[in-house]
Amino acid sequence: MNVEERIGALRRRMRDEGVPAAIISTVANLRYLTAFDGVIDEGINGACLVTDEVTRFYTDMRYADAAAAAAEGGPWEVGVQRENLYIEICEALHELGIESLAVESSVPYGRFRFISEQFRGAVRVTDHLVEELRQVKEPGEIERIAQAAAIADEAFQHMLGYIRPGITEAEIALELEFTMRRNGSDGMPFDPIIASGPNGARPHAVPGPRRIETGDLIVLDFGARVGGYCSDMTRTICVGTPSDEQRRLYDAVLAANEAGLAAVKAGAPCVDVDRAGRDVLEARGLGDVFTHGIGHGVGLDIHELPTLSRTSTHSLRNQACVTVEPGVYIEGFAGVRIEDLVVVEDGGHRCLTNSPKELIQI
Ligand SMILES: [Mn+2]
Repeated sequence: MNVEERIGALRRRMRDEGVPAAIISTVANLRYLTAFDGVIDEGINGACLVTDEVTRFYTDMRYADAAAAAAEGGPWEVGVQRENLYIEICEALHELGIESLAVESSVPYGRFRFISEQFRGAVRVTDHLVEELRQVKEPGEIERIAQAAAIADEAFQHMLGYIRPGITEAEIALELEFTMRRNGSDGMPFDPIIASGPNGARPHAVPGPRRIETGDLIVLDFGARVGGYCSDMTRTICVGTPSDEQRRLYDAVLAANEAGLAAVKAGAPCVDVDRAGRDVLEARGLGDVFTHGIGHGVGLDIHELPTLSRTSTHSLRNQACVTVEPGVYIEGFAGVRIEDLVVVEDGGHRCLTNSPKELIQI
């Protein structure tokens, strides 16, 4: 991890966009820029000030030592927050004679207004100043994402021996989470989705008391986290022998997943990946029940740039980590989703998710 290079890249972007000073407070961006991985209340007791000359990490006394250690030998100076972070940052900017300031578009409106009141100059919002940089992963970042993906693959294998008729979705979710954490996951990047039978028709179903029945399709969407980096995968399995309709849906989604993956290469517009998968489903009369984009970037956040959808304006960069996850959702019947996490490289991609993709019957 080269914090100095990341800050250099951020400064180049700031110059390109005419931003003389920026406050970065989103937790993942803060972590990316400083390597500090302590617990911070987002935007309340941790924020970075970056100008052409200043790289200052403001935090309160509780974190000051850890922040200084994380920044050791690096470009950051630690500014100890006395009262209000933003009053102190604005005072520093006034001393520097800086008259224009950018804050991230994700800051709450109340904070934006407060900063605007404190700062004697123009305050504007910027979109994705750091997120754009985070798309291209360093080898060490890819390694952590791959480790997280391997923990999820291993847990999936374990779950195949655990899931049986009569247990609930909530029990499956608990076992899955327990397995991943026991195998080295730092925590859950998101609550696992276990959606059985008709619950599968809701893409983000919450695991509940429904008991698994013979004949169910079960959608399992989950990930692990290693060193701050997430993984994300989905498999759909069948309890017993699939019906012709279940088989038809599964085969269509698998073909869409493979078509999407085949379109993943550096330089490809993200809309093309979505289109490749969507074409397959549309040709089988399932275009209307594929109700979301085909994928997203994964890194320090579970959902980050680039977005892979019909309206995406991004292109795939080499060393980006993205998911390909077509799905179909049939109200009152079932859902099928198959999601792989891949890294864009060598004119194509490498799968970090390595669980089997044929329809598994348990
Ligand atoms: Mn996903």
